[in-house]
Amino acid sequence: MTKSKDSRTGYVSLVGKTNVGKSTLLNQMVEQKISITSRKPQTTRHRLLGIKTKDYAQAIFIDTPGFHQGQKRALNRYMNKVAIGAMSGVDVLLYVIEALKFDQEDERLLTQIPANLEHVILVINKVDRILDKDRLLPFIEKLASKFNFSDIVPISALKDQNIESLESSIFSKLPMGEHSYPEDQVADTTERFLTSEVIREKCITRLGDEIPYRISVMIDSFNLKNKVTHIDATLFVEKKSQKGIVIGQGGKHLKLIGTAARLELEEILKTKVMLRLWVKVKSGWTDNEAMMSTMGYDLG
Ligand SMILES: Nc1nc2c(ncn2[C@@H]2O[C@H](COP(=O)(O)OP(=O)(O)OP(=O)(O)O)[C@@H](O)[C@H]2O)c(=O)[nH]1
Ligand SMILES: [Mg+2]
Repeated sequence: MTKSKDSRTGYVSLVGKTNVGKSTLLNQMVEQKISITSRKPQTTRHRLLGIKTKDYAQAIFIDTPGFHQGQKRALNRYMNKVAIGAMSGVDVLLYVIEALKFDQEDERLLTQIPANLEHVILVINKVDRILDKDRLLPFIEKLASKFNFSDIVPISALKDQNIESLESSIFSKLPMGEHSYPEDQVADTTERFLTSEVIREKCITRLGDEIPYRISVMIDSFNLKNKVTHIDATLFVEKKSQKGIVIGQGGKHLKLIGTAARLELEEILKTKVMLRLWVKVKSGWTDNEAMMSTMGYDLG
């Protein structure tokens, strides 16, 4: 149990450009897959929490959609709004970038960090990709001159490198306070939500480059009966042609997506899974706030 006089609790948000590895880092820190990841940009769409309790301290991590410019649909506006919103009112902000890559979009995002935040840690991810480590120091020095970071920590979220020093840095900055969650709780989302995300992840990894940005997954039913979880889910796309691609010839793509999702869900849910997928067209949903709202996007 936590001794209240020693306990620390705080919100720690992960903010950065799309694809820098925020969700991979969150999963690594809470030692569980609670946020989906992919090599394609714009994977995370919702704000979600990951909780880590260690000794007397509890960090409540907030994963956010990656910030991205140039796309003007309601879905993109929504994702950027969630990303910017997670910069305020937190105790520690992890500003995540990719090693040796710092472009105008990173720069623009840096200027949006509220001036009143006490702790902003620069997390330089993907250092495993750097062959010539001597290039890292000048890169760090350049960034240190741009902003008054509380700390700068190079890591590899994927290869689990230097994560412990990042954690120590974060935990040392948490304010005193009672814990908000039980110490064994790792996420605040439901199995139903995670299920829809796992299905979406399999769509992202198994379909071409454009379709993933036009897909949304809704769980129609989710029931545990005789040790089998029966799940019906609908994949919404924007056009009939996209529906054809998602289904594939003779149902080939949908079958691959369904099998990959089922195998992962059986591990997560620790039951057998019966998964049925449907594909429907919801014309123009990515640019229609009313439709997005009925599809589970919290537009506030
Ligand atoms: N080599 C290497 N790849 C990484 C590392 N961390 C993440 N990746 C890869 O980078 C890609 C993007 O990772 P995500 O965790 O989905 O990135 P994200 O910042 O959450 O992306 P959005 O949700 O789109 O904002 C995936 O293919 C990851 O496997 C790392 O430390 N090293
Ligand atoms: Mg993500």
